[in-house]
Amino acid sequence: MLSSRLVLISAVAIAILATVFAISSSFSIYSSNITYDDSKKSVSGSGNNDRTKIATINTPHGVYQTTGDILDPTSQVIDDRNKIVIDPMKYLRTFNYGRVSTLPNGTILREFTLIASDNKVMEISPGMFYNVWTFNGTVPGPTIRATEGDLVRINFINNGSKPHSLHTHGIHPADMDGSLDMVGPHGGRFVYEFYAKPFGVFPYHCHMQPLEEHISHGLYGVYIVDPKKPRPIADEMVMMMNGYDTDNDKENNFYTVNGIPYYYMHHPIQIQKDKLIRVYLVNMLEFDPINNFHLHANMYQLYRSGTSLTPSEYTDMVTMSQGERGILEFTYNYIGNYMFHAHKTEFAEKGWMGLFLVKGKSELDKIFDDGSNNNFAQRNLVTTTTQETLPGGKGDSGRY
Ligand SMILES: [Cu+2]
Repeated sequence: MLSSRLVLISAVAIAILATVFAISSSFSIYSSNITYDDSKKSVSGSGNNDRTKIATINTPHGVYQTTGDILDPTSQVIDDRNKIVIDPMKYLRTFNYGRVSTLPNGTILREFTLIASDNKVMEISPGMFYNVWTFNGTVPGPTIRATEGDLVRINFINNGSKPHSLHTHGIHPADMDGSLDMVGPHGGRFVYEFYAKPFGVFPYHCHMQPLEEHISHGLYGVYIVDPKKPRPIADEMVMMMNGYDTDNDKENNFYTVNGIPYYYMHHPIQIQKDKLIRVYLVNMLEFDPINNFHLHANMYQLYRSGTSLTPSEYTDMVTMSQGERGILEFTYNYIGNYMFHAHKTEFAEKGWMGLFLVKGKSELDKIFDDGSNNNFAQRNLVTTTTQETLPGGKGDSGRY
């Protein structure tokens, strides 16, 4: 056990060193343009007094900032969470069911608000700040969820400086497709309305031109449609595969699942031995033609696009192009740490790597009882009740 941990720690250390080397190598191209400002402590937060130097890097493609050090973003004080692109642990098991009402004909109406923004510089990897374009302030945007046959109404507000739109995959009329009609900047609004069909897992994203710019900066999220007869009870989670091109050369410098490179290596996802795990997996990676998901020491049932209740494959490896997605179901029968990562090793070593920490039920109950990990409790809450967790159109400060 000790030796396997040492191997694991060594692998993480090597990967981090490789990333630091890659970053420092890319800096050297523009090294004559790097300036340091000791006065900008507030950028990295008062809770981290050792992060005193902010490097401002002028590239031919724009300006970005980095402290150059390696810290865990979630170690920052709460006020600074608005500087971090997402809290991956919170995103993992958060499903937004909208404001729910019943129409006179008995149809369930679910109303959501999505607010686009394109002017934020946020921390996308420890010490790396980047101009993210966001839905409701995060990359990825919030996961929205409905049941087949519900009427979905999305109040879309564009608070950005460029035209944006909301294109949701699924079946709907042409004028609800969000691909040809832009929503104007600085407060433009549009209400997208369609019936949730078919059941499955889908991406939503901005569809304005140039598309690769709007997507690579972060304007996407996950949309889940449950079948009318629900899938079996499981510990459910959502995983969005993405990347960041921080030096604007149309190649990604960082790869992630759920927004922050290596996050789940430092914060393993705790799951219960013998419990069914269900992952809603979506690939929105720009620039690279493929991405994939490999699970260690186990196999999963793969439901491609989530549009069938019969699995399409039993495997430990799925490859997806941009926009592809699926549902993965598996159970771990042995406790311990298990990796999951892109089997494109370049992506894995630039951040797309994580761990499941499998524990016995009694051990997990103990953890949850003392409040130190409420992930299961949170998940049960949002899946058994309908909640409004998106902001009601008052600016984009309401994350999730
Ligand atoms: Cu856009």
